[in-house]
Amino acid sequence: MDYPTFPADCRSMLCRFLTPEVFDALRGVQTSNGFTLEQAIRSGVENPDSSIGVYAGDGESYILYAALFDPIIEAYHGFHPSDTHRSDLDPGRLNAPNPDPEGEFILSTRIRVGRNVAGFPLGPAITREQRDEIETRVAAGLETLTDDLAGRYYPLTGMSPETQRALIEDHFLFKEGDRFLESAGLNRDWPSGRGLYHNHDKTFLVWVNEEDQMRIISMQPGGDIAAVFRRLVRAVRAIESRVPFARSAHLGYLTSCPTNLGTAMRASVHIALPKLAEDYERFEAICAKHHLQIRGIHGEHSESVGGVYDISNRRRLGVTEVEAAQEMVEGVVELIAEEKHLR
Ligand code: ADP
Ligand code: CIR
Repeated sequence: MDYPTFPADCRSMLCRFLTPEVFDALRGVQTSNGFTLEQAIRSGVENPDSSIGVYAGDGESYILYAALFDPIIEAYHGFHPSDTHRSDLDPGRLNAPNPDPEGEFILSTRIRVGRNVAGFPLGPAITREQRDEIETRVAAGLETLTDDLAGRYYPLTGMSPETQRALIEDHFLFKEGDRFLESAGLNRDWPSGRGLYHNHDKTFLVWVNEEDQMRIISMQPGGDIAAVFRRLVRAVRAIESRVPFARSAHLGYLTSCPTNLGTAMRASVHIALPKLAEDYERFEAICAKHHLQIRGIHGEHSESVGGVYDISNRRRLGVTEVEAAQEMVEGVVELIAEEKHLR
């Protein structure tokens, strides 16, 4: 492979940090799963509108391709290679009274973490057999959960297109055919090995073998962020006792996208801010101050509808789970105050 050409208006972290020198130093390097630099950068090469543009095939990718991954990790999370990541999943340390007790602004709250299974490659480098084995193990473990976490696993294979569409529309299921994941090799053998577990109320869900082998999700209508975090922590602990998670002392939980390392946690609200959004620069400035990311209401790379946005913590590595959720809470409190003021 030759050094890739990027369009002049390319803003991805890949085109920013893949200098010809870095490319020359890393070309020809392979991890023990046979994952190459070419595979790691394919998503950003084929999709120059990527914000990041790289994926890891295994934990070793983060070590062997550090000359590319480290500056991306630092630019995204503010985490320097000499920093150490810490975890804190103690809900008692999160200060999150409902920022919207009247239910005027926050439609729903969702907190998810990404997890992969120890001893397997990550999705971009996994074989079909390994992926299927993970599905079997994870689904079997999930189906032993009890009380409010009890539920069923629904494989994507055999799910009717109508059911699939309704689950996606209602924000419970991942979408199909994402071009960033496609180029990363994450959609190989689709839909085999993929599926969704959920409890009866759909307040606890697990996506299996999407971008990560597990996306563990706690969600519910309204703004009780503390309750959503408490359920998430209980679920994560229960799953961890059944399936061991891939983790590194330096980078925390290992995920295929470097933006998800560390806590692998995204705590979000769907929130109506129609007035504030009219002054988009001010909206962005408040979010930037609290390290929050703005997404549309159908997830990443989607648009807002009716002034409703998905607001979440941007940093996931070098902050604890409690700190990341706290950042979101504080930002949301300020966004609501500003929206009220503008009314
Ligand atoms: P991820 O959260 O896994 O990084 P996406 O941004 O693609 O991925 O979002 C996945 C799904 O979760 C989308 O359908 C999105 O609308 C939904 N979602 C995210 N936050 C919330 C929320 N606070 N309430 C309801 N649905 C949400
Ligand atoms: C991209 O580079 O745009 C996609 N591969 C998604 C990156 C993850 N985005 C994010 O900001 N967390």
